[in-house]
This record gives sequence, structure tokens and C-alpha cells, in this order.
Amino acid sequence: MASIADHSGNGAALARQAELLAREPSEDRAMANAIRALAIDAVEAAKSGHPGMPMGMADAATTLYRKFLKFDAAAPDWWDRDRFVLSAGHGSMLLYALLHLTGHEGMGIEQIKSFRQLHSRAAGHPEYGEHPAIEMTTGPLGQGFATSVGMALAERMLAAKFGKSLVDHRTWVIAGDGCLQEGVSHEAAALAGHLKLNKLTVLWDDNSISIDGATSVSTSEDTLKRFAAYGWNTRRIDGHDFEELAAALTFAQKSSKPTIIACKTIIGFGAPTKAGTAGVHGAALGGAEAEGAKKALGWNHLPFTVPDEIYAPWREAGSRGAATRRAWLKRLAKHPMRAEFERVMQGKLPEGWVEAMSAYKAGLAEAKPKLATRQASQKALEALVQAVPELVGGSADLTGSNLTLIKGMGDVTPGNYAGRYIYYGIREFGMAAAMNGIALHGGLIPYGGTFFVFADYMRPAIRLAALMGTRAIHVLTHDSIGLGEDGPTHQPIEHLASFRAMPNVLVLRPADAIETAEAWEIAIKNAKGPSLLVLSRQGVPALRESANGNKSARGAYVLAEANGPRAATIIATGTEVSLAMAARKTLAAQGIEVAVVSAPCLELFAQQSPEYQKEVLGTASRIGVEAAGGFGWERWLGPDGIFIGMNGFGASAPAEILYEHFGITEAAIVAAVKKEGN
Ligand SMILES: Cc1ncc(C[n+]2csc(CCOP(=O)(O)OP(=O)(O)O)c2C)c(N)n1
Ligand SMILES: [Mg+2]
Repeated sequence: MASIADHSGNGAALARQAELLAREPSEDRAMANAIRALAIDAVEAAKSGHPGMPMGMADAATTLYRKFLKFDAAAPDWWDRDRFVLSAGHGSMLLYALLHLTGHEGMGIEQIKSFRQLHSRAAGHPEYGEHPAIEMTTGPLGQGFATSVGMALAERMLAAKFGKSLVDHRTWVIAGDGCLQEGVSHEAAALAGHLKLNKLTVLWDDNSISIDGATSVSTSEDTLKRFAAYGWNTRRIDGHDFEELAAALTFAQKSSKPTIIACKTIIGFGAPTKAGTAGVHGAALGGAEAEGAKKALGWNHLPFTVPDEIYAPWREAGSRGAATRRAWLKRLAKHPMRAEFERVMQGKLPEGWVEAMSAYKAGLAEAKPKLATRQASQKALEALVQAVPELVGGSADLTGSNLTLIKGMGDVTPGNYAGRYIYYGIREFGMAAAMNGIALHGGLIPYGGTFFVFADYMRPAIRLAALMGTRAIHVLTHDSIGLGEDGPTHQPIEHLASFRAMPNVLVLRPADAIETAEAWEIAIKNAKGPSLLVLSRQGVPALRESANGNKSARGAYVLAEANGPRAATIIATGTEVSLAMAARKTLAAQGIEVAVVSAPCLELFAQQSPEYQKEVLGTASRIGVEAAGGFGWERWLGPDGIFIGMNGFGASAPAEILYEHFGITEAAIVAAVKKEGN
């Protein structure tokens, strides 16, 4: 492991750096040096951070912001702006410096000075919501890349719907070696290539260095060949040569495929001894090295000081898009689809969707169908897809199992983006990240399906959605041992508990068709985070008498009160609620009166008043029933409660046999009530 923290062996990099620094000074280079100086100073002041990447990619970023990126620093929320994603989020100072230099409000020098400190917008990694020009939270490598594919796809889909005069922008990404090593970028790149997302451009910070040293310790692939095989255009350039940079970005703008530009850079460009080594990746340069870097770059200014003659061209870059934006605003003002475009971009739900769902639910209350909740979800979607035109669906190759496709949606295909259904392929993580990108872009509400057990493949993207507060709706079917014969590899056990442990996620496990419709209503309205619809393969009887209002919205409610004082309260979710109801009936015949609480969403229940919670939970002993591990149920059952569920993995057999085998039965509930009563 001689490579770790081995700062030597960078002779070639230093020689190339010397050659580049000896070139004729240019305004571009001086502007880029402002980024480098701010990155050095901010990391030095914070005593932590990542100077190497901003120093290495400053030239590429300067070219992008100065000549290519369509933006107006005065209006970072302009809907037709180009999206820029810093996928290599550790290089956050690159983004903060760019926003500062281009004159974005809210990114003054005091923010840069407080880099990485509490309440600074310049957090350790870029955080969505801290500043309107931060398009997404990045840091988990690869996810920025994958999310940007969703942004680029959303642009194409909205352009197909509203036309080029309103929607015509590009998506630019800066990704590092790490992003391209991460599997999720492989999934996303394959999808982007297949769909021919030609307005997506990735600038790869091809510095051949990561934390453990030279990337050659772990990688020997030909990355550009890999991307070419995905259907991308590729270019390899000197990432410090402004002419090559501009030519490559121009090439990307004309490409009929997504484009990746390998920008050969020197990490920590300017650092006199550490440039080209892992030593500049993630630590302050240190006094002497920092001073030496500024000297080498010809930067003779006090820390955090940028001279006016360098601010000036940066400010010009910041307002370069203002006229384009004004022209766009004029087009919007007289566009026949203006109202609808504004509505979807503002994230406002359409008129009439609530009524459409109420009518659908009223029909359910009447017909009382026995359905698997995944089937009930499909029926709810039939109403929603009609009523909510911004809803776009998809599945990771399980369309027929997830029941996510509704007739008439139309497929999204390479080069044709007018449809509303995306075939993500068997790329769950890529799908979830792309869904985040679609949601972040605005104008569309994405849902996507897979088996619940494979939600683990998507977990990091669901986590980012939760952190960012992004509306992504996951349709997760085959939610328990109830899926039967496919066996324990496909039977989720710990997934409910593990997603319930994640902040800002709604885990919704409805018990019948009406609750499923309610869960969809909740998910559509939940604009500030992801919702997981956890749905059954097997049928469940209709349990609800009435469909008025939305009982699931309080998370848990008394589905059937005891006739008289409660001998026990049975709390169940999803498919196990009908077991609880059957047990209640059997017990009543024996003179034992229990209440059944249906708890489709424990997160929402936890948000209710203590009075409501007490009213629902009652004072009688409690029994929890869920065909999953019991982790977390203590909170609702108390120390004396009994949990009926799974103690380990499932097995391969027909569902009814498995419920018997694992003791999740009406008889077990009856026995538990009797035991509690003694
Ligand atoms: C998913 C994930 N794994 C690990 C890390 C920790 N990490 C941060 S940066 C980095 C190295 C990235 O290398 P590269 O993209 O080449 O960045 P450079 O050193 O060139 O700036 C690692 C492993 C992370 N942020 N995300
Ligand atoms: Mg690298």
C-alpha cells in the first residue's frame, strides 16, 4: 500500500504543470485562478475540505460558466436554465467559488469564509436547498451523474410536451474518477446512451488520482471505450487548455448522443510539490504549500480577496444569460400553454384530481373488491394518470408485476419523449436516482416500480431524496412472505423497519383497495420527500365501510372498535389487517371484544397529537401483527406487547403455507389475545 499518502512520483505532473504555467497569461486562466485561490483559502480557514479537485477543474469550469452554461445569476430559478451538477461533490468549493464569482445573491464572500461551518450555505458538500443555484445534494459519488440523467430526460419529456420555445436547455455534469467507478453511473450512462439524451454532457475530471493514490491501483479499463459502447460520444482533451476545452464543449452541443469529455487534469493544479498527488485530494495544503501555489499561479492577493478586474469578467459571465432569459419570458408570456406550464413547474397539482380520486374511492366503497394491493394501486393509477398529467411512470423491468403501466400513457423511447412511461431496465439504483433528477428538474412527478426486496438496491437514492426533500414515489410490490414460492431471496423481512428508520420517508403499507387509494393520495401530496408504497402480491378483502376523507393520512386509525371495553388492541398493517379482523370476529364469538387498528403509515402516526395516539392505541394490552421483522414495533406495543411476525428469513413455498409455517395466523392472534387477557 505504498501508494497511500505517497506524494512522490508526481514528477511528470509537476513538469507538465510547469510547462502550462509558463504559457502566456490569459484572462481565462486569471479567472480560473480566482477559483483556485478561493478554494485554497476556504479549505485553509476551515482546516478541512478538498482543494485538489477545484484547483484541477477550475479551467474547465471557467470555460463552461463563461461561454457555455445558459444561466442568469440574477435568476437561478429560471426554468429554462441549463442544469449544472457537481457530481464530484467533495469539490464543493468549485461550485461555491463559481456562484460567488458570477455574482449570485446569497453566496457572498462571508459564505466562502465560513465554508464548512454551521449554517453556512457553503457546506462540506453541496446541499440542495442551501442555495437556489445548487441543483442537488452531491457527495455520495456517482449519484450526481445518475441524477443528472433524470434531469436531462425530464427536459426532453417537457420539451416534447410544451415545445422548444419554452423548454430547451442542457444538463452539464462534472464527474470524477470516483463517480465513474461507482456502479450507479454505469447504469445511468447505459440508460442515457440508450435514450439518446444528447443534451447531457459530462466533463470527467480525468486526473488519475483518488484517495488511495493513483487510480491505476484499482482501474485499468478504457473508460471512454466503455462509454462509446453505451452509445455516447467521447472526447479526450487537455483539461487545462482553454481552446481544447471550448472546442470540446462546442462539439458536445452539436452531438446527437450524450457526450463525455475526458479532461486530463492535474489534481491540485498550482501546488508546487503536491500537485498530481492524492495528498491534495482532501486536506488543506498547509501554509507553505498554499503560499507556493499562489505564487506559482501569479496570484498576489490577500486571502479571500479577488481584484475588481477579475470580478468584472466573472460578473459578465453571470449576466451573460440575462437577455436570453428576458426573451424567454416574453415567449412564455404569450405562449398558449403558459398556465399549464407554470402550474407544473410550480409543482401545483391540477384542479379536479381530488374529485377524481373521491369518485374512484366511492366506487370501491360500493363494490368492495377483493384485490391484491398492487392491483388496487394499478386501479388508483388509472384515475391518477388521467387526472394528473405531470405524473410519469416506469419500472425496473417488472412492469407486469408492479402493475405500473396504464393504458394510453405511451412509451418513452430513444429520440421520442412524448410518452409518459419509462423502461428503466434492470437498474434499480439508476432508476431511483433518475427519478430524483426528474423530480428536481420540476414539471413532472415520477413514480417507479420494483419488488420491495430490491428497494435495498435503491437505498442511497431514496436517502438522497429524503435528505433533499424530493417527491419520488416508489411502487414496491411483493412486500412479504406473501409473495410465496420465489422464496427468501425475494421476501423482504427487515425492509419495513430499515426504511422506517430513515428520516423524511413515508413508508405506506395499505391494507385494502381504499387504503391503497389513500396511500396514493398521500404520496402525490407529499411534495417534500419520497413515499414508498409497499404493496402485496396476494389478494386482500375489502375492509373499509366508507371511503370518505382519508383515514390513512393520520397514519393509524381504529378500523374496528371493540363492542365494549377493549380486551386488547390489535395493531396491524397491510395484508395482516384482514387477519386481525378475522381474529376479532372469532374472539367476539367467544365473548372477547378487541379493537383492530390499521396502521398504514407509522411515520404519519408518529406526527399525530399524543391525545390522538392514546385514543387509537387505547389502554388495553397491545398485539402487533406484520409479516416482517419486529424491529421498531416496541415503540407502539410497549414493553408488554406481543409481536406476531417474522424472526428470520422466509422460505420458498405457497403463501398460505408460509403464513402457517411462520405462525402469522388468525389462530396465533387469538391465542395472543387470550394470553394477554390472563
Ligand atoms: C459512494 C462514495 N464512496 C466513497 C466516498 C468517499 N470519497 C470521497 S472522494 C473519494 C475519492 C474520489 O476520487 P475522485 O473522484 O478521483 O476525486 P479526486 O481525488 O480526483 O478529487 C472517495 C473515495 C464518497 N464520497 N462516496
Ligand atoms: Mg480523481
